[in-house]
Amino acid sequence: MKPKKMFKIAMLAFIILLCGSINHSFADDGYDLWLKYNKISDSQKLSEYQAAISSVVVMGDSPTCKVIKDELQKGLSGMLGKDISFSDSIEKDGTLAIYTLKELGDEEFIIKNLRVDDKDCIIIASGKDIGLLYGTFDLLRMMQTGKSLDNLNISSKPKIQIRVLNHWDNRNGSIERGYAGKSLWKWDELPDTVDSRYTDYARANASLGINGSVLNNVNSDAVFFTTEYLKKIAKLADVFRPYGIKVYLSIRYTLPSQMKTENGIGPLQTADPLDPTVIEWWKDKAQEIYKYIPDFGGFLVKANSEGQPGPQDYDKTHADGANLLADAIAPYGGIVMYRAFVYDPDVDPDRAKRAYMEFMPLDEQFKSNVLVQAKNGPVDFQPREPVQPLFGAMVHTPVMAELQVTQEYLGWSTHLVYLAPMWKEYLEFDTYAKGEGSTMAKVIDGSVHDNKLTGIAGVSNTGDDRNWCGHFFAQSNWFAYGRLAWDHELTAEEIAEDWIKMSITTDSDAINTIKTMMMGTWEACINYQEPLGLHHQMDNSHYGPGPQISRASRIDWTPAYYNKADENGIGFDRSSTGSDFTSQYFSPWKEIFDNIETCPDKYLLWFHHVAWDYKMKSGRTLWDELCVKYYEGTDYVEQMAKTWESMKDKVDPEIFDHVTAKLNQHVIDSAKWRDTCIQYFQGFSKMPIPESVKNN
Ligand code: GCW
Repeated sequence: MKPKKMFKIAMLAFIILLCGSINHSFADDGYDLWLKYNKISDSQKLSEYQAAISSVVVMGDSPTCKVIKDELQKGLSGMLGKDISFSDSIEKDGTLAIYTLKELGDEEFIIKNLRVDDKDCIIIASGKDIGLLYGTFDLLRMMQTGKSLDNLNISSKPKIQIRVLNHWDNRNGSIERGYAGKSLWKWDELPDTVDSRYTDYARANASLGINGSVLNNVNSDAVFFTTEYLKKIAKLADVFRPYGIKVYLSIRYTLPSQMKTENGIGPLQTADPLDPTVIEWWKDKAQEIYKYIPDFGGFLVKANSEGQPGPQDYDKTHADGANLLADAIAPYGGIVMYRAFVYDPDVDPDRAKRAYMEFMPLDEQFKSNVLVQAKNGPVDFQPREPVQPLFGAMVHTPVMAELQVTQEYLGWSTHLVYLAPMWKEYLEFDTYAKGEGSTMAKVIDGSVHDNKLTGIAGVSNTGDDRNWCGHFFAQSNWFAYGRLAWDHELTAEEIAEDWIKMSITTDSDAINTIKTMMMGTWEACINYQEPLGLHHQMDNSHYGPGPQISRASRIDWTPAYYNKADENGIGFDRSSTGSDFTSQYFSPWKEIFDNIETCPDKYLLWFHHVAWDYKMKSGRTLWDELCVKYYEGTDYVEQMAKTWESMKDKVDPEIFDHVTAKLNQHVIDSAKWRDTCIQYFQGFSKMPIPESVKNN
């Protein structure tokens, strides 16, 4: 071949290579979550930040300090576009100095501008290294979101102590209610092979302040308690430790009757919590667990719920059940999170009432290292429910909130639903437990009843999909859960804004457009699925509509049980003339919910059976209002798809295409929800769909 031709071919190959690499580096597959650390595009900001931080001093050499250095290396060099020098002492202006200060709490941190040794510095200080890591992530986030680094005077500490993710992950890698691939935990590879993704998982959580992971499904498998698995779990704990994340396990109540401890106790004839051999078994198992995982967090318990075994199988109470476990791990500082998700039909015909009725009488009986973990609503993570009345009512026992980050009932990882507005509605609900201002948030953070132990859990939406959460926007829910767990006073708007800036764009018009779009998604989902207080109207998959379903192995698993639609009207009468669930609330809610005239529209069909022609506050009949709501929901989704289309040039092309495809399906699904439900209920109301909504 002639040299000239060879040169041409080589050039062509080079150009193709270059294009390939440009394309590749531009496309965002979502793996980096909100920790992308793209170079600051605003040149003024960039030089401001470059002047503020040109050198870093991290005082300490613990594994957590090493993580801090790595994160700063990544974050600062990425955002500032230049290498950062690390040194041992403060030598010049523009030093970021990070050190422990014993006056501060373990997780608490401060960030300030300070002159140290005659040099202009930014300092991050905390009582412990983990607080330094939290402070580091806070500073990096400020830069990612374009905040000023002048006059810094930040002081932050978590309002809630235990901030965990609950993974409903099974031994075989499947995830109950998981919509983002298989489990992150590769049990067959552990302990020998340690996937680097475990570190990225820990980093992401630490960046939000999440400090615990319950690794396995609450519908638990005994295998996790074998010595073989404890060694695997210990490896995960080793990876998570520098990031401040403790591991926890969901127990199965019958473990003592299923297996031997390392010292050869068991399997026993019983798992009765008051039986001395059972007590011995748990003590021995606890000792074994802590031998492998010295900072093991504790147990999560689903007992006597949905077929899981529990203390009631031995005629013992949930308090007996919890205290057995609490005693076994108390010497090591472990805690028990005992779920109130129980709904035994023998307790009451109304499922919503059952948890309260079972747990309230036990309030004074739990050991001090037990928390009762209750879902936000009394039924089950529906798009909207009123608050579970146990919050505020239990005084002596700390009640921790279980929120669902994975969208079991909110369109899986196909529908775009930003959940922070929902969580804020719950957190801000005033229980009136101790008069005005006793919000659910303040119950959880211990300030209403002065509880010493406090916690919050989020049922995780992570899996091994490349982008972690299935839907790119579902990352915002993981993000929002962590941020609210740290500080429940943050608003849903500011969390959305941070997430967009860190994950999508710093273009201010695009930020506003996307934020506004996200903020309305939850209400839209309620509207096209279950407006005006309807709940549990989904089919058996929990994805599509199923209002007509009236048969199942349990009546309280059927939509018909909840909608009670008939010729007279629709809705579940839980007022004092119905199931009297309303009486579980404190005044004034008890009275407000009880009266059809004062009950807020958003809960109307939750608390009342309402006539089709009932005159709503809007002046419309209930039937018309219901139709209006369904159409409002679907209109929103259609509009959202258009809004997203207008973002085409503002967002990464891979993310754009991915979200567009999801939205196309979202539009189809929401219309199906609307049409199925309206058509089914129309069979009872016998009223026409108002022309005004159809023609809109
Ligand atoms: O809502 C139900 C879910 C189950 C889940 C259960 C629970 C883990 O459909 O999949 O089981 O709640 O929270 O225990």
